[in-house]
Amino acid sequence: MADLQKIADSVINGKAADVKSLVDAAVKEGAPVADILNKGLIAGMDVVGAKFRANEFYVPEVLIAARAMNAGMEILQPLLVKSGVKPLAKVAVGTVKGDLHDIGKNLVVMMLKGGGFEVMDLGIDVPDDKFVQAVKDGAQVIGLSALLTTTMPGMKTVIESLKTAGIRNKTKVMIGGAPITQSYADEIGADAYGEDAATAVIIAKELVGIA
Ligand code: B1M
Repeated sequence: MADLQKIADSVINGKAADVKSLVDAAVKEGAPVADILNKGLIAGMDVVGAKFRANEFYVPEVLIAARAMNAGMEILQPLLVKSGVKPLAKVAVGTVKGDLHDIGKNLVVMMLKGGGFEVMDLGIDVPDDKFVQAVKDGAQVIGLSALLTTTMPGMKTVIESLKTAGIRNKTKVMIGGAPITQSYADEIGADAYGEDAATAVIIAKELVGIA
């Protein structure tokens, strides 16, 4: 049976090669992909976050752990994407201007792809005009991620830029990230708040009228 705790421990210890081989082995043993993700990779990163807050881990350890998590995510991504069905809709996702956190955003991208969406990953530190362009390119949903209280106001400016470009009504705006709440979404006029990557998929479906 796959040892998901070992995967979590390897993320915590920043052992990218171990994460890769353990995730690979777990997949081959037939462990559910959602379990490998939630009970292995995400569980490990939760501990890293707690240690960072407690000043037991510093930025370098966190970066190394993030790289280890990404090594596992690379294996899981195609499995989540493999649904093979026609995309439900086009979604563009990015971390807002000034914000370099991408682990949560990458999870959202992975889960949306796994949920059958065509996803444009705009990356990190995304300027407003890139989101505007994505809507012009057909994105029916824009997903904004922010992890810092200092960058979350950038979500409001994206919405304002869409209004200025006259295309606010052409897309739905979903926001998420650790400091984000439903009341913040209401305050800035976003269409929805996604608490986690799995919820983001359900909400994106609702936003495009599929659910
Ligand atoms: Co940063 N960091 N960090 N960091 N970092 C936090 C966010 C922090 C809470 C840590 C702390 O102090 N306790 C704190 C923010 C404080 C605040 O603003 N309130 C913080 C800080 C201060 C900073 C720096 C300023 C540190 C410094 O330099 N002094 C700096 C800022 C850099 C910048 O962005 N300009 C910084 C840097 C970094 C690293 C580069 C070292 C690294 C990022 C590596 C990377 O992403 N490639 C890093 C990390 C890893 C963290 C923590 C430890 C973990 C974040 C993470 O990846 N979590 C974090 C502490 C924590 O959160 N516990 C912290 C796992 C991830 C799966 O969760 O991203 O929340 P999350 O995503 C969730 C949900 O939020 C949701 O789905 C995901 C789960 O399914 N979600 C969405 C996310 N986006 C969504 C979008 C949606 C829907 C759902 O719809 C579109």
